[in-house]
Amino acid sequence: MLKDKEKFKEMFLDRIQTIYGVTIEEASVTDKYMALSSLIRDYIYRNWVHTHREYDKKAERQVYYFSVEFLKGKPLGNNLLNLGLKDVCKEALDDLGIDLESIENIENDVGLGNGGLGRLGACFLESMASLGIPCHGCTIRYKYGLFKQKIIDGYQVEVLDNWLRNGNPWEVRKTDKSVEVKFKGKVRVNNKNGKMAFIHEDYESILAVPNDMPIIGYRNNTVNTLRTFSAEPKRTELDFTLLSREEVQKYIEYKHSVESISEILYPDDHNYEGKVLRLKQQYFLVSAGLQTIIRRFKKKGGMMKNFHEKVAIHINDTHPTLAIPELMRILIDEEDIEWDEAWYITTNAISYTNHTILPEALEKWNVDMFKGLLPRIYMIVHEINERFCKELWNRYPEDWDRIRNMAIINNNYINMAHLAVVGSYSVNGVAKVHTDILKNQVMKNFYDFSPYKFNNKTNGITHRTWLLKANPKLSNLITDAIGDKWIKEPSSLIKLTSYSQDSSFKENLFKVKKHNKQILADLIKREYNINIDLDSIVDVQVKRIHEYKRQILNVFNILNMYYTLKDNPDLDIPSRTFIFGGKAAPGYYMAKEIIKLINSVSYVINKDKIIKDKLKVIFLENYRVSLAERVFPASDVSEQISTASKEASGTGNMKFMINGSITMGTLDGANIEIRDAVGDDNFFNFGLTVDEVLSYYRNGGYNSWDVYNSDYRVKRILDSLIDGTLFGEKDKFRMIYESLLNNNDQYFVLKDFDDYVKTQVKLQERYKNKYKWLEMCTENIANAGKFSSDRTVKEYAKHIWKVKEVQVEK
Ligand code: NTF
Repeated sequence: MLKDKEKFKEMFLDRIQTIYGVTIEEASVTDKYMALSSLIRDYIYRNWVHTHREYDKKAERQVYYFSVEFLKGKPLGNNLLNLGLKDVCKEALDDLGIDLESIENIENDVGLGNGGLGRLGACFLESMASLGIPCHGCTIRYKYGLFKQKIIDGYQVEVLDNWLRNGNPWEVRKTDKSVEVKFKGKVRVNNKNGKMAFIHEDYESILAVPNDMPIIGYRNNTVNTLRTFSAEPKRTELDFTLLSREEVQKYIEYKHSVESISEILYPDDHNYEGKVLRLKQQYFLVSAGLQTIIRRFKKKGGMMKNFHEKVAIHINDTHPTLAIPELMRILIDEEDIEWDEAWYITTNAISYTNHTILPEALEKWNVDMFKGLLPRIYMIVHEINERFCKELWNRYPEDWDRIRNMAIINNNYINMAHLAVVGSYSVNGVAKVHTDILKNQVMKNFYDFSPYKFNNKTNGITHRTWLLKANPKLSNLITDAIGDKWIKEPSSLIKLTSYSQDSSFKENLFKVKKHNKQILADLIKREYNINIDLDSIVDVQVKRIHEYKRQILNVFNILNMYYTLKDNPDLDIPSRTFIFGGKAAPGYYMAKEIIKLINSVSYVINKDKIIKDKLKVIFLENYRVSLAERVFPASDVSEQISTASKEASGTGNMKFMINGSITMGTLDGANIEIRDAVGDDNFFNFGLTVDEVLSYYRNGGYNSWDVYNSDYRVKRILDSLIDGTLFGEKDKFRMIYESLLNNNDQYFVLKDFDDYVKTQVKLQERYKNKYKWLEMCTENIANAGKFSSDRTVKEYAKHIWKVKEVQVEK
């Protein structure tokens, strides 16, 4: 019904009046947003229920994708687009004098994630719904998502992200499907007819309440589900008059401690309480998720011995690894299945993706803390470890070093990556080079022990969000040229290759880019009062702030350009706009210093008249999905400059590429595959390779003072961090200075500086040739199809999960 404009108007007006009790004139933008979103939600309800019925009927196996993060962004626009309602909705609202964009703007980002890992989860969900892959996302319904970033005096300040402030019109609360999750207490071992039984007693009980959000496929009647759990006290309605003061006090403390579990994404874990809370969250998610899966499985007549044949549990990084011992617990303690069979079921149900090799991100839990919080789960992990070590001993007799190195429990810590590898049937990395590093370095012993488990699945992004939605003008241009098949089959973007020599296509591409730059420039003018030259090269680095991602290297090139221009203001170079965006982890001081550095450089350069506006530097506050959708379409250059070996894949690189930006990148993560796809001529590559970096690490690094002493540009830049000449204060960025010189430049910033600068100069020269540049843009778009998450999830479905697509008929 909503496909008809008049009907749309009628139903929208009706909803405003009946649900919100106001007339259209009185309704606030929030009322309109709530009315519109709930209207759409109800509209898809039938398909939602229908999809699940079809899956139960037709799907041989279904996937449950567990992730502590899903970074969805704003649902309304995506949902309208995928339903094919965007135009009718816009026209209907126009008739009523309402601007759809203003409604979309007031929607809060669903920011239940940090960065790449969480956004990958969101892209996967969209692709799976659009392909009809029977998949259910599982996560925590954090009351507060990732913090909002404010920049005050150049520094990051964190503000709570109260995304549920106005309620969430997309979710449906399923109180009747709540399950109980148990913490602490003790385990009594009973001997029941010669068989051991484990009874968990005196535990703290918590209710996990599911809330379901629809994940709508692109015009295919499919609606998958993202299930989020909130932690709530088991007894909510107490008659306080019947309780003593102590009992009331105790209840309040209990309620608070329960609710804290789903309060905030990544609580600060610099102290003991924070660590316990994170571990609680992880167990809460997997226990709640598995219990609801198993309950439904059994309700549909499933037998637990066949569980793994029907259900694929995927763990996104190690955070949900406790799914392994939790599934074992349910099978053994509740389903009365013997260890060996339970282990067989578990290790054939669970698969794991590794997303990082950074040692600080590899999770380890202190045994005593773990035991106290999860006594029964600890027993199971201990047993898994014992059995695994025995197996190792049989295979590598007396090789103590190897066994210690591979053990799940070692030195009073539980190594979650080891548990994840041992307890799953598939382990994948997220780009070719990353998987190779896992196999040959970080997890070499595991690869030698069980090579069949390891495989690569190069990441992808959903081109429907990042191109069709974010860049409508470019999408139209593409569709005019090659038809709209690319929306469902992104590999057909390759047809654009034949347009790389077509001057009218390229002229139009130029206009589209300029239009998108204008939109971003307006935003920057509004928010920061900075004017941007639309003819300048818009060069962007947006991602989490981290030393390995090397925002510092980018800043050093900018400072070098600045000094060069100051010495010679008439230098004939295209003007450049450098844009940064990204959040620093609240406890990561160095990252926060980097933000301050960028803002300080921005302050100095933007006001310097001598360089004649040839350079502008902007730090975008509070980088998030909805802002990213403005940034990628407007950019010319994509900065992907991590220290080779450190960035597992990267996915921003793919979002730039599909929007026709050219990568300035190291040969790291998926950059390597991007370069292979577009060819060396359409990619600016510089810097040390993975092998070179690893070889330096093996030999104790390099001497960064040598670069300082031999390259006057490096010396000048580094000195300016501490001598007061540029920032008016001595020792202002001493921390950065020290890390690069006295801490031996762990990330090879100075080592790669010269090559980076040279490659930037090359890029500038290339930009002067407009048609050559546009040819490069076209080649990048044409070859971006293989980086669609449609391709990625198809590979997971076929090779890891063994699930088939299900077409949901109307
Ligand atoms: C990130 N890992 C990696 O750092 C990125 O290179 C990669 O693109 C994304 O995962 C998605 O695979 C993480 O966020 C984490 F948590 F593993 F550190």
